[in-house]
Amino acid sequence: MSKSALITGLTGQDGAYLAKLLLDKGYRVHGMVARRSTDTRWRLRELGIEGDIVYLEGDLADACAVQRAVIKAKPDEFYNLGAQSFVGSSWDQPVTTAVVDGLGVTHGLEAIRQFSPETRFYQASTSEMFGLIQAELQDENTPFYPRSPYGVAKLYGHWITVNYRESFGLHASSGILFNHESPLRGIEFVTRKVTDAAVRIKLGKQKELRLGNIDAKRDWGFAGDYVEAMWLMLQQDKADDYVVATGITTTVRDMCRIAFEHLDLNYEDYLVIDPAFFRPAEVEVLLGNAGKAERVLGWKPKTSLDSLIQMMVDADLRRISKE
Ligand code: NAP
Ligand code: G4F
Repeated sequence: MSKSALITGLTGQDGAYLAKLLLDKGYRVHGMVARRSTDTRWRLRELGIEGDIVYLEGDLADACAVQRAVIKAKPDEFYNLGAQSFVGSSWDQPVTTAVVDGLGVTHGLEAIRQFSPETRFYQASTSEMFGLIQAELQDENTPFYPRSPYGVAKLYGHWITVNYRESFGLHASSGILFNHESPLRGIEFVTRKVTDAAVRIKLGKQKELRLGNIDAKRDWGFAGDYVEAMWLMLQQDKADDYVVATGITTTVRDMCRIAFEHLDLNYEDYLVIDPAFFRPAEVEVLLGNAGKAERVLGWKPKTSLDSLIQMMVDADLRRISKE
């Protein structure tokens, strides 16, 4: 019998890559999808898997819907990727962020505890929890200091996952993933905003790129590599928490340079610093140590920032040329 997986956040960047990975491994993939007035399946279409998923309607804020999804999917593995994931929006929607990114995790864990205690659970934790960093290189033992309502909500989600593992013996793991990007990244995140803008400028469709804090540094990897780490965590005998990162940090400024140089452009000719994109509190620098993931899971990142940005620029060039 093939294994069954349930993914929340199926229609997001990671959900789409993870669904493809699991389908390729022969899983039956169920996706819990919240009702939206517009089409949200473009990523699944880009990966050619839209027709291969069992869709279950449900919002993470609705405990009953999450329970129903667990009862219907009877999953061997439950990947909780659904979230209000944009840090910038979390100051404008702090309560929604708390309910979905925080309480939503409890809804998933409770559904498993009550109806399917053998199901293995993955929680999408984040390097945003390190926030105002307490160590130059962050690993599983670094104290957290979140800097946004998003980071605070995710920290609750992280600890409730640890707590259900320790309280009820659930196989519940938490992946503390550093920033990961791809051609399927949402346009509001800075890498994709930059690759999209660079291409539009190259094609004469846009004149400038407006950004906020370009001195911020991030440890950027490729989402396709990172979903493999999620799967590996749930294949271990023992549930645990893992940092997933590249161990290299780069400024937003340098990432812009790389993107524009791929199109033979100089970013400085087009960049406008716009205070509207500065955040009320910033995470200035993130740099992860994924040594434990390498030792225990045998996981290592495969994609450099340069090839990641090249991949994103190429994809945007293909898309925007067709518009
Ligand atoms: P994303 O592209 O923004 O996808 C988020 C997904 O969550 C979408 O499918 C979205 O559905 C769904 N969602 C939003 N609100 C929901 C709700 N109330 N109920 C059910 N589903 C809801 O995010 P991502 O980059 O794939 O990230 C996946 C997860 O990893 C998130 O939890 C994120 O916080 C976490 N994370 C991401 C990174 C990163 O760098 N990408 C790093 C660390 C952790 P719609 O399509 O309908 O909006
Ligand atoms: O691309 P960003 O919006 O990602 P951020 O805030 O690091 O969050 C992402 O990674 C987290 C993992 O650490 C995830 F948990 C989270 O869900 C999300 O996927 O911003 C990156 C940096 C920030 O310092 C931001 O201030 O870029 C800076 N930035 C400068 N100008 C900008 C802009 N960010 C955006 N989105 N837009 C700008 O114009």
